[in-house]
Amino acid sequence: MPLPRDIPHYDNPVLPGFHPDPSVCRVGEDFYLVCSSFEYVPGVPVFHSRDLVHWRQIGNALDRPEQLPIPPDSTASGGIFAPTIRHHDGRFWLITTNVHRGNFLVTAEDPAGPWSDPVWLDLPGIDPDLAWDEDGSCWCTFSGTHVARIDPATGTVLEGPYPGWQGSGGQYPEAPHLYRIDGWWYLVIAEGGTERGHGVSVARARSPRGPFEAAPANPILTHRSTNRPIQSTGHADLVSAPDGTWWMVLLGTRPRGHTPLYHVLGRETFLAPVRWVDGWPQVDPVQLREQAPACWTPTAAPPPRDDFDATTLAPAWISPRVRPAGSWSLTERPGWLTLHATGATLDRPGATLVGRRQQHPDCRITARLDPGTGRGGLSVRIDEAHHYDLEVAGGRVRVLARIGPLSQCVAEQPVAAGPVDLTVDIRTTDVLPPSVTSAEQLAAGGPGVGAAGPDTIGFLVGGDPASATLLAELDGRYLSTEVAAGFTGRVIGMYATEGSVAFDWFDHRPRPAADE
Ligand code: 6LW
Repeated sequence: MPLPRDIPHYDNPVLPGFHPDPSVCRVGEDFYLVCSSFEYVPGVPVFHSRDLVHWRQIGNALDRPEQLPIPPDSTASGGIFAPTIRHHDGRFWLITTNVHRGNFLVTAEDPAGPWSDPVWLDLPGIDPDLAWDEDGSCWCTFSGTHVARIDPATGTVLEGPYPGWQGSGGQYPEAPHLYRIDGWWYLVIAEGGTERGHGVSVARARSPRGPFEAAPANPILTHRSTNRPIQSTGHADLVSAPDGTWWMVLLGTRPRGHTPLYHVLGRETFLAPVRWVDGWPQVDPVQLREQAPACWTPTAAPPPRDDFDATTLAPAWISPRVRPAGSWSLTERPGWLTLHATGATLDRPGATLVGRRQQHPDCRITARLDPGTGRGGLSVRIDEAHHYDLEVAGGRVRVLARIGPLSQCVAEQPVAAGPVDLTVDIRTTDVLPPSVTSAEQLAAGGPGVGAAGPDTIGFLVGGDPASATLLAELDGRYLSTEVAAGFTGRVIGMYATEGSVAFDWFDHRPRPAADE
């Protein structure tokens, strides 16, 4: 049932775009949330909110290479898996997995940073969690699901691991979070796999050592086998608000198109109200629109344009695997982001790319770049084998498509020397079939294949859609998780693959409704 209009509401997802595996904690009236970052650096974005709905990124927990050793040629979706954030004894604690090395924790007085160097744990698995007993004992729960007592200062295992709870029979019991509430230890886990079978299940025990008893009706949340617009709901973390209400942050997806449906923004962060019934948490299916929390504190969304007038990059800018100090500068040409090529192709790790997550299903990304004598542009990417690029070099602008082993120049035309505005225009309406690259081609004759993709990605020269030249439009399915595989989502980046390329500004905003 839609909410009556006069009731304050919020829209899900509360953190759109590739923000999976959310974990949340509260300190007084402030909430802090972290997500997985995989092969991207800096790692583990940290967000602040007063109402669980409006989130502002305040930093990245892993912003120094020594905290985040990732092999330079590691495969996509490696790196950092699901983190847990907690506040205990006046400090923030963040525990997570670097799949190339193991589980570790970092701490900070200020969640905006700096965070400490890693303390490595001698515990296997993924998705580690931290919880403290009344007597100060620290318990680490990890996928499987197992529970061990550790010394968080050294990472030493002091007791266990105990078997914990293996879930209600679903695939991959994982993402455990352990909470001490009203004399019970509640263990919330994900099971069913992170795809369409995903769900949230709960068990409880009188001691972290177990034995755990399952909730009477597990999973307490799943959207499996439904046609809900939000799918794959799972990997939840619970938090109470100052008014005593309880909430769940969790991941979900918004697949679109024809069967089997494609999701392109990765796994996103959703918020759902939780109620306690007979000592167990309960949650209804997650809606795109929900009634607002009482602590409702609307804050302005971050500005859609980065003018690169600061001397440091805003925390939302990420790069695959490495971002060497010499590969970018905000001071060489003040007011511009200058990128220096470190690799000659986006088809392999090592190229200079600074990007951000695509956050709106319908959106327009515009940037002004000066290619100088270099080669660079805008890339819409999932990984090295799945990306579309709008590239300027040698007086020409090209649209390049890399899909698996196939690499093709789809369109090209001359462009005047000097700064040029480029636009990537992504729409979920009037989607084109996969075999055409323009509406004209479609009108010229039936392609035999229907429009079944999640969206259409248009590439234009010029920043004003009214006067810009459309070069090509491509089916978005090839930049979806269902095609590319993996745990991430689309990232839109500025890049240089030859010489130096400078960017005056980058603008990312929802597509105006009038254009749809
Ligand atoms: C994460 C696991 C999962 O470690 O996906 O959805 C894995 N859940 O818990 C990577 O995000």
